[in-house]
Amino acid sequence: MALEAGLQVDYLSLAAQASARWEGVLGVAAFDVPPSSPLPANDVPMVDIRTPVLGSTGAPQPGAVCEIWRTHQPMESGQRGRVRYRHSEEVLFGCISMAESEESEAGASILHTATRDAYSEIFATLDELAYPHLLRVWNYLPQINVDTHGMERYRQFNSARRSALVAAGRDLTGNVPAACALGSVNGSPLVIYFLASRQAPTLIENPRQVSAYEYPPQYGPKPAFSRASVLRGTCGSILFISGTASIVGHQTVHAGDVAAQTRETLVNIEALLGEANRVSGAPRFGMETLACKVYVRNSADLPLIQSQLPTALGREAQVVYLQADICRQDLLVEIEAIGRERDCD
Ligand code: 3EB
Repeated sequence: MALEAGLQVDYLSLAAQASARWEGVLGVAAFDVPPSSPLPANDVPMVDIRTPVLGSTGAPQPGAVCEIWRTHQPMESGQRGRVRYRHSEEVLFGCISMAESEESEAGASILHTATRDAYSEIFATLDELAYPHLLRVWNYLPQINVDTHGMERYRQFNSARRSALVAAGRDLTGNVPAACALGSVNGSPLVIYFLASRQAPTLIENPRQVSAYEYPPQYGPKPAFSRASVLRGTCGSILFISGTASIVGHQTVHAGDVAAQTRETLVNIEALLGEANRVSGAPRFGMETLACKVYVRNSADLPLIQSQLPTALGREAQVVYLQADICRQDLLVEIEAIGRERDCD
């Protein structure tokens, strides 16, 4: 994938990454990589996420996939508390894993405490290193749809994310990062990884959807994320599209119909590309150059979902399919994407 904003992403199978160079790597999100695999023998932060990989454009078979972030700029690594990070002059990749068993607090749920503490450590790290702008946050937590303490765990997570934002003096609406929140295999830690920048991104909302931070109360504590963010860099721009699903207005549409949900999700992604191009004043982003992660609730739905994508995405698009629970029970598929600016090499 071409460099944009000095940042490049690739999805590689474990075998491909084993022979690839570690030079220029800012950070790695490893999906379903077995614990015994050879890890980077240097200080590149690598975060393990337990979501089964169902396939990818590079490797149609199930197997581990690494999401590799690269830049040509000089980099430095470090750790602050439980946050591991690596940064260039422009951007910072960071990650944190919290075993819920490490946390305990009378009254509040363990997930609430873990989430609040994780975000507090992230914000303290960003403040200290002077990368104040969160561009994109990926959140993974087990049993995301399970109720404990009288509340679904995704809602506990939302409540805790809001508490941490307030405690850090950050906004709950408007100026919030692009994000996604997915389930992971039982027994996994809470895992959060993120990209942050020195320069403020442009935040994008979807004209077809109510902003998530303005959802009506029936969905619980309001989720603090933007639908997309754009970072302008030294060589073009990069677009981060949040987890996107079959939601119009604030309602799930096509409950029970995974093919229709996939098509509606793609229409939402097209609307976000249109909005990003409109706001940034040029047709920078298109469907044909997206890098996507597709989250599939029921792995038996994979063929139906896969059959919808090629017509919408081009041959150049990179796609990884992961099995994960999605934050509303009636959603069967969710797609996130990274847009690379056209004509920038
Ligand atoms: C939605 O549109 C689906 O809580 O960070 C998508 C992206 C979703 C991010 C989050 C949740 C989040 O509401 C769910």
